[in-house]
Amino acid sequence: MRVVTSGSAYLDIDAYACCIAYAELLNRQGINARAVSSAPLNFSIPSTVLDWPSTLDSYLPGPGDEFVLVDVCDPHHFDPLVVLEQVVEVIDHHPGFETYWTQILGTAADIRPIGAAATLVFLRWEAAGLLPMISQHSAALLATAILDNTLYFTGQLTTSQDRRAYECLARCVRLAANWPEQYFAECQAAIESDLIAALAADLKRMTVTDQLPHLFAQMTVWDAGALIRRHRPAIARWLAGQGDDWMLNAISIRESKGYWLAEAAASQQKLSHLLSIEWQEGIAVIEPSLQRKDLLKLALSASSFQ
Ligand SMILES: [Mn+2]
Repeated sequence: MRVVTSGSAYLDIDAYACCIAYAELLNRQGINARAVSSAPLNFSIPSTVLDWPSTLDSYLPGPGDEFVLVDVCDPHHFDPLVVLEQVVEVIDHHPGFETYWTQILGTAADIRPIGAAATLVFLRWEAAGLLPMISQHSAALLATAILDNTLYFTGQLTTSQDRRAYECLARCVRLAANWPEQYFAECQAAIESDLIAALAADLKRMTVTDQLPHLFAQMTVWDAGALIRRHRPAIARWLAGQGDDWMLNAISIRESKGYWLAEAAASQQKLSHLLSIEWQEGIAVIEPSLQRKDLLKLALSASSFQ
């Protein structure tokens, strides 16, 4: 049995889509495979997507099982069901462990800087010549994962391959022209209806650098300006309860902007040190938006120059 799985903390739409669509491809190629995860799903998988006729598979461990990791490659963050010595393939777009995996797996380690791991799975279907056979739900999942992980093609890692994969998949599954808006608006509605859980689910403690606020919350929504206007007091109250040095990065797809919310002067100064930005009553507007990993890269290079 080939077990296609991902990270331990939570499953986002990219990991979820990759597990399901890659297990489907392996089965089409005559390899017995299952899409398996023991992690909770996060707010990037709204109910419309959950209602599509595709699910993760049940799994009972067997002695000869082999593992395929998708959208994750850090050995500290695998799903706990993974047996490290029995990993046979890695498909991912997170940097840091390329050499490690190439030494173990050779060409079976496919780790590349690209907007979405879903694009890499699309390329596998294409290379196998099986794209005409992909199920409607796998095509829709991969397309939606690409939208999400590339921030609707505004993210810094977005490549022409991500765009081509989306266009091809959206055509094959006849996604509505306004699907991007529908998708991000539905994620936003889910976040707003359970705001504290959403903040907690995507809050990271930035321990590797002191150039960023220690507590870094992030959310990707359709209209972050509106969300902040409606919920700022509750957001600030909850984050301040977690620590003094915090920020929220609210990525606004509709506006192609990011909103940074930080109320402590020290937190604002750390961010002003990385980018020339203007704070107005605790809010800085960033155009185009940046993801946490982009800011981390900035912060790490800033500290290496000190
Ligand atoms: Mn991803």
